[in-house]
Amino acid sequence: MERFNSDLHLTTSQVAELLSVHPSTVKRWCNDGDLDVDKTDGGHRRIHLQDVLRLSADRAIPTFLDPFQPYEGHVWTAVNHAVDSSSFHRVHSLAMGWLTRGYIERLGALFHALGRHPGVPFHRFCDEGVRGFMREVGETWRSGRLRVGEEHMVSEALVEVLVKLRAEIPAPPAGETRPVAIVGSMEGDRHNIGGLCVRLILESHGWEVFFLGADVPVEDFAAMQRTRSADLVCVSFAPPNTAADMKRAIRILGEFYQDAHPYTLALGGDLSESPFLEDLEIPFRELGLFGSLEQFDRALGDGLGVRNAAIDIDEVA
Ligand code: B12
Repeated sequence: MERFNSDLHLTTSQVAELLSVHPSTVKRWCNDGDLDVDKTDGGHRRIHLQDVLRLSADRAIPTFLDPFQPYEGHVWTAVNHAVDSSSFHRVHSLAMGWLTRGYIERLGALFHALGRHPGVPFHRFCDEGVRGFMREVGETWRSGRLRVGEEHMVSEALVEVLVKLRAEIPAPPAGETRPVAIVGSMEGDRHNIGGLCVRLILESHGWEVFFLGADVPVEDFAAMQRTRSADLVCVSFAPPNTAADMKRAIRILGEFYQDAHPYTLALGGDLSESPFLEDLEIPFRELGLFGSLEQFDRALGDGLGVRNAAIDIDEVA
C-alpha cells in the first residue's frame, strides 16, 4: 500500500511553488541532502512540509504559510483541498474555529492567502470561499451560536481582506481608456461584501469602478450613470430584499433610462427567486441577472457592457 497518502508530504513541484523557486532547485536540494526526501512506491520524491518550512526558515525564504505558525499544516491542507478538490469545507471549518476563539487576524490572513492563491480563480474565491463561509456565519448567528458582535467582526475582517486584494490588482496602463461601471447595493440593503466582490472582479478586468457602497437610492444609480457616462450599472441584492425589490429597481431604472446615455444593467445577489420580468419595459442596452460571480466573470469575458465592443475579425480568425 502507498505510504504517502498524508496531505503533508509535498511533491517537488509543490515545494517549488511554495518556496517560489524552480523545481530543479528543489531536486538539487534533495540530491545535496539539504532537504530530507522519501520516495513513493512508484519512485517519486516526497518531502514533508516541516522539512520544507525548516529550510525556508534557515534560508529566510518567505512562504504564504509564515503568518500561521504553528498551524501551517492545517492551512496547507485546507488551501490545497480548495485548490485540488474544489472544496472549501476545510477552509471554512478552520476559519469558523478561529472565529469562535477570537483569532480574527489569523482568519483574515487565511482568506487573504486564499484570495491571492494562483490556483483559486477570484470568482471561486468569492462564490465559494467568501459567500460559503458567510452563509455558515449567518446560520450560526441565526441559531444563536454566534454573537452579533462576532458576525460584525468577521464581516469587517473580510472587507479588509477585499481592500487588501484590491491594492494588489495591477494598475492599468497609463492613458488607457477604460470602460466605466457603477456598483452598489440596493436601497434598504446594508450588505456590501457582495458589491465589493463585484468591484474587484470588474477592476481586475480593467474597468474603472465608482463604488457607491450599501443602501443606495435607486435613482442615484441612474444619476451617477449619467454623470460618469458609465457603460455598466451593477446593483447587488441580498435578503431581506426580495425578487419584488429587484423588479422595482428595474422598473425605476427603466423610467430614468435615456437612449442618449445607453448602458447595461447587471443585477445580482443571493435572492431565492428571480423576478418575473415579462410585463416590464426593458430599455437597457442589455440586462443581466447573475446568481454568481462565475457567471458574471464569463459574461465580462464575452464583452458584457462594453459599448461598441469592436471585434477584430482578423484577430478572431
Ligand atoms: C454579514 C451579514 C450582515 C451584515 C452585513 C455587513 C456588510 N458589511 O455587508 C449586517 C450586520 C449589516 C447585516 C444586517 C442584516 N442582516 Co444580514 N447577513 C449577513 C450574512 C451573514 C453574510 C452576507 C454576506 O456578506 N455574504 C457574502 C457575500 C460575498 O455574498 P453575496 O452578498 O451573496 O454576494 C455574492 C453573490 O450573491 C454575488 N453577487 C452579489 N451581488 C451581486 C451583484 C452583481 C451585479 C453580480 C453580478 C453578482 C453579485 O457575488 C457575491 C460573490 O459570490 C448573511 C448570511 C447569508 N446567508 O448570506 C446574513 C443575512 C443575509 N442577513 C439577514 C438578516 C435577517 C439581516 C438583518 C435584517 C438583521 C437585523 N435584524 O438587523 C439586517 C438587514 C439589514 C438590511 N436592511 O440590509 C438574513 C436574511 C434572512 C432573510 N431571508 O430575510 C441572513 C440570510 C442571515 C440569516 N441566516 O438569517 N447582515
